[in-house]
Amino acid sequence: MGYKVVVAGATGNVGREMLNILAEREFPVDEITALASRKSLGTEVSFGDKTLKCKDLDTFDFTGWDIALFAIGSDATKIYAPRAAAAGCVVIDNSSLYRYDQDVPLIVPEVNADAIFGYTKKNIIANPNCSTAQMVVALKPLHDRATIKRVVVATYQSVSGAGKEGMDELWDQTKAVYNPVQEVPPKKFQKQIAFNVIPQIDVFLDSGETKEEWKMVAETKKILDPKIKVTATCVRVPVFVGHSEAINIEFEDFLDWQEAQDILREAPGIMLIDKREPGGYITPIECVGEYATYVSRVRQDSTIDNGLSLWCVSDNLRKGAALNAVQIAELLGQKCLKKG
Ligand code: 2RA
Repeated sequence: MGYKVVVAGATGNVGREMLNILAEREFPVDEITALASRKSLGTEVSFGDKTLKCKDLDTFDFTGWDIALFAIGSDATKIYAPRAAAAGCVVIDNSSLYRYDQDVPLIVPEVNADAIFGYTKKNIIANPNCSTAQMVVALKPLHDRATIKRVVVATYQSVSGAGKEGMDELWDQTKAVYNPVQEVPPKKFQKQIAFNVIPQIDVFLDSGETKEEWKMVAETKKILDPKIKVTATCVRVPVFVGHSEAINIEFEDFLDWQEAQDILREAPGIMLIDKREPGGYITPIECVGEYATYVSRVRQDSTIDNGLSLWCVSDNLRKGAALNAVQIAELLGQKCLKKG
């Protein structure tokens, strides 16, 4: 016996990946429904070898459905998540709306699986921001061994993190550079993204940080350890899929780079590709469609007592969003709902 599963926002980048991954991982589904806003009503989406026609999220009755994966953005989530939760359906939400709510667990299964039991307070579980998810998967096993004090991270985030419009903008601007008949001014991004990099993701806060940078700080604390200090610089780069991160870590205890490699090689969710030779590392284009969080370039930082630097890459639509949400659904099934 399986679950009755809803995917809300099924026509977006993340919603489509949620359906793909549910099918790929053979999540025990008895019945599945794809929901979308009224303008996408009837749009067909794939679920394995089946095709689903999107139904209207606004009029959908969640009664009798077990799990809803939401990929619809905070404004719509504010309306529909409480509606689904009140109907007894557990919501796994990819927006930022509930991530910082004390009564909602924020879960990366490789890191804080036991926090899942907190879902009963609101019937909602939050999925982290893409840039945080891959980073905490890499940090967790190192933290367990040598206790992380501080993290300095610079991200190189792909345009798919900004949705389909972000991908279209990179594509159209790239074409326009070669064939400048029609200018493609920035719309989704603040400046031209083609052949450029932009040190702004999300809005600016009074502190001078961007919201994306603040999220990496707040979410790392909630998921991994509130004592870890994090400072982030988040940058959009002209890559379609795959977020990369240069991470510098200061530990309480000394951790040799070779031992760190051994730890990472064995850690759940991680694939270590670290050959210390030309090309012996992973780049975002190589991680597209993959489940793993890849780690490369592990090395000592000799400018501090107990420091390491590393390079971390993952498919932001998968581990950064849809895969993590499906892993949460799997965890919920195994530990809490026990139906499948
Ligand atoms: C981005 N963090 O890459 C966002 C998506 N969740 O824009």
